Amino acid sequence: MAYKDLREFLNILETNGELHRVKVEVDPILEISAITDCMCKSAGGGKALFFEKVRGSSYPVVTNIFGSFKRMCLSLGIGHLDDIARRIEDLLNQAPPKTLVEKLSMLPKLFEFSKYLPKTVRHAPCQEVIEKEAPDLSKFPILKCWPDDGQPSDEGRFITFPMVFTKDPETGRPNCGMYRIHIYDKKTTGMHWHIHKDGARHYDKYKALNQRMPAAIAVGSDPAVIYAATAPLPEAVDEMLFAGFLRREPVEMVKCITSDIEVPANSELVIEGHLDPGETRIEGPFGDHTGFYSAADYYPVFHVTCITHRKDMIYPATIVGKPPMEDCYMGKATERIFLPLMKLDFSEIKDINLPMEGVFHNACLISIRKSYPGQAKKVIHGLWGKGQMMFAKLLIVVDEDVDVQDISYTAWRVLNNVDWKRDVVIAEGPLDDLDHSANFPRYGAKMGIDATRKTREEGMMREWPQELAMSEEIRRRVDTRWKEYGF
Ligand SMILES: Cc1cc2nc3c(=O)[nH]c(=O)nc-3n(C[C@H](O)[C@H](O)[C@H](O)COP(=O)(O)O)c2cc1C
Ligand SMILES: [Mn+2]
Repeated sequence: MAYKDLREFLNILETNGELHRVKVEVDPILEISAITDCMCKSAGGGKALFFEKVRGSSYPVVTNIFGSFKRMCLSLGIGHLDDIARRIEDLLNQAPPKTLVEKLSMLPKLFEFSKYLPKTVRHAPCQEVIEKEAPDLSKFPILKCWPDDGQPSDEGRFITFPMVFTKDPETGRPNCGMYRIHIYDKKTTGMHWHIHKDGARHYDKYKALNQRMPAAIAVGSDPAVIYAATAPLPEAVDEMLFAGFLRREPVEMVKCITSDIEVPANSELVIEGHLDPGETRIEGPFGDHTGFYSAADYYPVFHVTCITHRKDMIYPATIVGKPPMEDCYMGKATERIFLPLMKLDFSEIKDINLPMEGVFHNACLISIRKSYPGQAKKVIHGLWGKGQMMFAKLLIVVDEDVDVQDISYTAWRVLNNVDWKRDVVIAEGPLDDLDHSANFPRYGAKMGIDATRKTREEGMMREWPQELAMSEEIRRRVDTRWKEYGF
């Protein structure tokens, strides 16, 4: 059921008519990005693109593999994004077992997670070719995405779909996060993990120990593994276990050649190396998924010690920019998959919507079953304290009868229901690294709007009005007589 690797997924895309091959030679500098941007903006996200001939490299490039609802579902082997939420709900919503028989019958369910633990293998496709003597990143078709990307001293190329593997030096726990990689030269890159992310936390620990930090950048794998690198999981949850759960088969991992970091065995390309504690260099600017350039800033430096890859490597990349782009669909998958986990902490939450225009962190609409005064404000403050929801700059809470997927209806309800003094919460706290609006980087204000119906206990001194609805009898009459009216 699980895809063996990236190329098996690409075959499925092709047989589903979801992949277009570009046969003429194209330039990895801006041209692939411009073509992909047009494709992302076409109806429903267009097709995945396979660029067979890329100037200056003997390897092909593939883009936009997740960039539609259909491809996002195909990537996770499901019919609808809610299917995974249902599997998670099924695991979570089990009444505590009362009898021994019930307890025993729970075991297979609990076992469900352990059977997805990553497995270590000794031989891996990603190590078909090993370049240890003179590793050279310039052989690979790494893209420049937007005109002002990078520094004058480099070509502005960035690895945009990297899975960065690190290990906590204290606990030995592995982490995998997607943090873009700025190419400085043949064997030196930036490491753009924001200070809030797990990779940065590992780095801080190595820094405190004054030890060199091993890391590995894997590119191209089964799509469930690529997606898992972007998922906002708690630090203690191994992304590769989560990927195993998504694909219903353990991820096979192999040890790097020059360190004991493990990477997915089915990867297309693996870049091994290390970071020296305290060494930083200007990273960026980079045309980002906000639709603006994220400013250049100091980030740790990654030194390449070895490159391994498949003989006929396929290089996957994503182009981020003004929405809708490919990553919007990955964000939508996250919205659906993580809803049951949010409901664990907030049982009143019915649904959420992270509009694509808000590029993940800028806005979140939430519907709740309200049963006590101040509950919407509790949800607002609570969400700001939960993992990457801390970045949500605007939280709008509405009653359960509002379908938050219908943005126009939600806007009408919010605009009518709000007293802007009573119902707005402004708070200060951490902001996403990519936010450019606040006076300082990574710190600023966020707003919560309680647009639920207000009660006396919440200070409302008047009766809440009734929403318009035609009487059933007249609606039925109009329905049956519709043709008589001559329409
Ligand atoms: C295409 C794409 C690019 C991303 N680039 C970065 C990045 O450069 N730096 C970063 O900190 N997060 C980036 N993210 C978000 C992280 O991958 C995401 O927050 C993830 O949950 C981090 O994993 P962690 O919690 O293990 O640190 C990116 C996400 C996507 C989809
Ligand atoms: Mn993590």
